[in-house]
Amino acid sequence: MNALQHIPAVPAEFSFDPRSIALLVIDMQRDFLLPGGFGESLGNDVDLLRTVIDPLAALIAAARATGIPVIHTREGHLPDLSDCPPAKLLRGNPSQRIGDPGAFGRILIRGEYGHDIIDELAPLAGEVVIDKPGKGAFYGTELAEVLERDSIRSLLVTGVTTEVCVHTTVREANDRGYECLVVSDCVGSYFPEFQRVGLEMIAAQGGIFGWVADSPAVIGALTSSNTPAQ
Ligand code: TIU
Repeated sequence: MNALQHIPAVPAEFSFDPRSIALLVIDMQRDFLLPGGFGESLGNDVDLLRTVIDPLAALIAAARATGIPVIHTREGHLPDLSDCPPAKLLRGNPSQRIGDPGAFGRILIRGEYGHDIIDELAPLAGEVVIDKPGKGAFYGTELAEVLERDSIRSLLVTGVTTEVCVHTTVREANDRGYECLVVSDCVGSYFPEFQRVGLEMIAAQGGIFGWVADSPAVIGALTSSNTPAQ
C-alpha cells in the first residue's frame, strides 16, 4: 500500500507519502538560542526563539515514533574560516564576529560548544547532521545526496530563524522540486513581525514555495499514518 496522508494546511491540504517524507530541523544551535551566544550578540532577544523548543521536541518525538527520518542542520564554519566569505564574516557587531571568542567557544565554529545543537533537541545516534556554511541547507552541503539516497520528496521544515535559514532552505528545496510544509509553531524569529510575514510569504500566491500548518495538525497526521519501519 502506498496511501497518501493529508495535513490540513494553508493555502491547501498538504498530501505526502509517509515513506518519502523527512523532518528537517534547522540550526537549533546554542549560539542562536542561548543567552550570550551569537544571536544575542547581534542584538536579538533569544527568548523569542526558545518558544520553539517544546513544540519541536514533541514533533521530533512523533517523527521518531513513526519512523520518519529526522535531519538536523548546523550553521557554522571551519576553524580557519576558509569557508566563510568576507561578505559574511564582516557583517554584524564588530566586537562579536564569527570565529571570535564567545560565551560558548568561538562563535559559529564547528566543534565548539555553542555551535552544537541544544540539549533538548540533541540528535540521536544515526540521525543525519548536516553542517552548512550558508543560510540555506543545500548550499555547500551533502543534503541533496542524502535526500536522493533516501528517496525523500517532501520535507517538514522547522528550526530557526524563520526569515533567514528556514526561508533560504525552503526556497532552495522548492527550486529542487521538494514539497515543503513549514511548521508554524516550530519555526522562530527574533522579530515577531518577520515571523508573521515570513509564514505568510510561504503560503501566499497559492503556496508560492510551500505550505504552512501547526504542529498539532502535523502530529495528528503522522500518528494516524502507518509508516513502514524501513
Ligand atoms: N540559522 C539562521 O537563521 N542564521 C542566522 O544568522 N539567522 C539570523 O536570523 N540571524
